[in-house]
Amino acid sequence: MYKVGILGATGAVGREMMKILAERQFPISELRLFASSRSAGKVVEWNGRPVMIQEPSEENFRGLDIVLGAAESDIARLYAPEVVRAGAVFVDNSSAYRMDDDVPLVIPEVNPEDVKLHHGIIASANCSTIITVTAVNALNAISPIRSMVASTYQAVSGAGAGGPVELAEEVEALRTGKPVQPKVFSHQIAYNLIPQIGGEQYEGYTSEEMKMQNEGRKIMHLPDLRVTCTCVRVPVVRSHSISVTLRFDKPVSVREARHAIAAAPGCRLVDDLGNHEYPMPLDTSDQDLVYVGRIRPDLTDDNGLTLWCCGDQIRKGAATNTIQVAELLIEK
Ligand code: 2RA
Repeated sequence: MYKVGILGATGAVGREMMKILAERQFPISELRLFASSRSAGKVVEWNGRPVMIQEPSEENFRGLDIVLGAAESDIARLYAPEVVRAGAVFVDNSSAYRMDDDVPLVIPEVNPEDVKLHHGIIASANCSTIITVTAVNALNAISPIRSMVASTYQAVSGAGAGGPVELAEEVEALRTGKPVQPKVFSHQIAYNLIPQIGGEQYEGYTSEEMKMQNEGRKIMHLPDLRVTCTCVRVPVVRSHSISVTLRFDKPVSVREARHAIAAAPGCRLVDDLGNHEYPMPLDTSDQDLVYVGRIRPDLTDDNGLTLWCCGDQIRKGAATNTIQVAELLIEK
């Protein structure tokens, strides 16, 4: 049995982690929840037991085996050294350490062995990257992927618990003729699309868009992979969707790709256009599989394939993936 902490326990991902730890029967002898001073002292129920929220500190981390990071990257950076000094392994969902050379970046279905390379910190990847790479890695095994063009359709809950509240309030304001006042997003999201997630990072690409290339390269061990990505916030409550066009070293047929996806861990093939069956965010929410469909030839390149995938970004794209990494850690 293990002593486990959650840093950022009161946020959307932290709350989901509590639920998934219980659901997966993670072998826990003690759960400690850490959040800011605003929440410290409050008692929440976990698995039928009361757990008091504490402020994070090296002293409060002492005795834990694993701390799951569900906080933003500035908080992760602040407390990771204390977690490690206290003797626990920090399995972090934030972007703080993902690209550090001595920190493995892991999707358990893709690069489980990398967990062994850790020095106290293991990172879980970005939500859209996890969903996309879980889907395309199976095809990379048929023929190495050279490049990828991706467009994401990211749900409002990816921006935290305030995202769905803002969408609902805007829909209500518009219905009743009241003014819309965006706070979480930079523009009205109701009945709109916002083609910016993150700040500008490189040549007009946002930080969220560059994660797809940089994290994808590290996880799939494809250092020369080239990715062009456009990330778009859409008025969907939960589950991110991604349109992907892949170019391989050699041609991969639709039939081969369908077989590979159907057999791939963490994926479900949902691909029957004639019967209107394809992945949709309403169907992928509150579960852990990445649904993949619309697999078809890329009409611009003989070595290309196009597909569509959806997954629950709070579960597989964040909380579940982080907990799966912790499970690997105790297994290995
Ligand atoms: C989102 N949380 O905004 C993600 C960003 N990685 O959807």
